[in-house]
Amino acid sequence: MGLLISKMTTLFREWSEGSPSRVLMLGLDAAGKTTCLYKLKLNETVTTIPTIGFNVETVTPVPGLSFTVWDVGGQEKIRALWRHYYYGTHGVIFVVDSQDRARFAEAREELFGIVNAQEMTQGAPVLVLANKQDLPGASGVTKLIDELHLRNLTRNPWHIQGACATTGDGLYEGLNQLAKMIREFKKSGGKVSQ
Ligand SMILES: Nc1nc2c(ncn2[C@@H]2O[C@H](COP(=O)(O)OP(=O)(O)OP(=O)(O)O)[C@@H](O)[C@H]2O)c(=O)[nH]1
Ligand SMILES: [Mg+2]
Repeated sequence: MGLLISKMTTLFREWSEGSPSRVLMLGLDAAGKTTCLYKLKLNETVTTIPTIGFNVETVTPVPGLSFTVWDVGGQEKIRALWRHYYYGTHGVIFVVDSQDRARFAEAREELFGIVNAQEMTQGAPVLVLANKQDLPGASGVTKLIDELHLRNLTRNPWHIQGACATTGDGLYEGLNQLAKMIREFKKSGGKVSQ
């Protein structure tokens, strides 16, 4: 018991250190980004409309751990603006509609475009949220690792998490993994793009 409390105190202290991490949430239109953001922020399933521009919220998934999450609209015309949000990014959440097989290739191209962009922090950790796992025929994480060519993401630490933004399943687990990767990234001297 004493050991557990001491471990949790250490974890809490590590997470509390420093300012909030800037996390950019991207993905194709209708992947579920805004639904994720407000589930995390308000624990409510909000009715969304396609995002024109961005939403930004500070979320605190566990006490002491704080992320400023930028949720940028994913419609094709808006994607040209994504790069303006890349500077200062500590981590990326890339949301995928796991049922939308027809657009896996498009999602993959966008993901690699983000991590390889000149304006993006080199080696920034990436959390792929395999969203909409509740829908029939949704691809699981193993399939998505293949479809999105995640093993080719060699310069960035990455993690893929199955999720359902409408119920919140998987969101906290995913964010915890992202928090761990960002902590490691910062510890190992990773510098964000300015
Ligand atoms: N069944 C199901 N539907 C979801 C899930 N997540 C989001 N949706 C629905 O998917 C639709 C699009 O969700 P949004 O959160 O608006 O998607 P977005 O990625 O923000 O889209 P843009 O703002 O256009 O980039 C909405 O009707 C959501 O209710 C999920 O996990 N399961
Ligand atoms: Mg949106």
